[in-house]
Amino acid sequence: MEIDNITQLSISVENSIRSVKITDIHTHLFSQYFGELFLYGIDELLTYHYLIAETFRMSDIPYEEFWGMSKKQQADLVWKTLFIDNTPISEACRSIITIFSSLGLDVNNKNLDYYRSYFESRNLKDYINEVFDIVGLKCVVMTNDPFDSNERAIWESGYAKDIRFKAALRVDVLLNSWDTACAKLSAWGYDVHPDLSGSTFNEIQRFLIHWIDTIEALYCAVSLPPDFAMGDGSVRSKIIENCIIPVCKAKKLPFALMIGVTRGVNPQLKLAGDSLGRADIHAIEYLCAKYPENKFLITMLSLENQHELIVTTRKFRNLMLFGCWWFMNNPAIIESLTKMRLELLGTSFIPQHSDCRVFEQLISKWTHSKAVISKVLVEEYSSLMASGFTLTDEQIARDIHNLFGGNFWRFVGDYES
Ligand code: RAT
Ligand code: ZN
Repeated sequence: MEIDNITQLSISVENSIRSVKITDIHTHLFSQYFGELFLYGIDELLTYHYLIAETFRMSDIPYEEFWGMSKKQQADLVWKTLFIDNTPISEACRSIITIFSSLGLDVNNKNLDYYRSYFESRNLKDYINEVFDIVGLKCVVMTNDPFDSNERAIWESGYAKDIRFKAALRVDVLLNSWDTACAKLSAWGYDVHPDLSGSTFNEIQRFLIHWIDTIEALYCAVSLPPDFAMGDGSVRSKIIENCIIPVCKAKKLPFALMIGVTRGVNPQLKLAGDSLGRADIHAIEYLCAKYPENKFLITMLSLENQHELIVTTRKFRNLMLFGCWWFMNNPAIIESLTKMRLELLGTSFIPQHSDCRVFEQLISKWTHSKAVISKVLVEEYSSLMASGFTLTDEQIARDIHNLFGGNFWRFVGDYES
């Protein structure tokens, strides 16, 4: 139906965003069949590393004392520090309130046991279905690391598939800690050598193919530091060019590069201690130009990289920009990035992924992102309408379908979805 005015436009965009089935292309979630790796409930939510970092800023607790506490005690401290003694105004705090509100809980109850008993009372299967419905999720992509012994054990025995949880092969250990990877590969029977000699590249390829097939990976992925470079003679760049690139090409899988993380700037914070830095975009130009038959998914962590990344994306059809990653995932930044991306790329990108680690974060991360993306789309469409262009509900639904999943599935080569 044709849209006549701004009110109709807002309704049309909101309706499409409400009904679109989302593919969440990067998360750290696991299905319930992964047992303890499936994280959910209030204590997991409150001990999310984003909230732990904020708690240390507002509490004097010594690091060792915090890490010596049980998860429940840590959650109590986070709750008291961030939600009682202070106002939960940060994005990570507000997310908790959004989750309570979406699940129909009283957001003003200060007693943590009230929330605990709610989560404990839920039947897991029904609960998972309900959260998928609230968010409008088709599926999520996990982060699957064969070097992680807990996860590996599940894939090797007792894996049961939930088709809503797709796999992605994470290769950080291989590319960022070659000594560790080499020792493990060797122990698993691969003929690899620390200096990359002999059959090392072939054996790494064999390892990659084995795991891509085992987990049915949709793509391979790595997170990289700000000084990531190609053609610099590093072990990492050699493994990328001699192993990852040929395997991804043969298996027709994209390689996802997540660039800009500086791990452990404050090791006392453990998982919460990672930071970021500006990276060099030339490594991406190099890969896209040299390997036109390979596909690359890309996201970057530093605000300073965002504009040049959009421009680089314009230059290469084998490059797909995705998400507002980690420190970019807050409304002010999502708004400006989405606007800039729409203006430079049209709808040919993937505006968001959630990066959830705890199941219910799907609710808050997607609720917040949808609200911002919806606002930006209305602004951009209304500029088009102001020039006399006629828009229809169908066009808007098509665009939103592409942004929230269609572009990803087309890029990975699955036209059916
Ligand atoms: O977002 C996060 O939770 C980070 O700790 C990282 O896991 C990051 O998203 C990554 O995938 O490396
Ligand atoms: Zn992540």
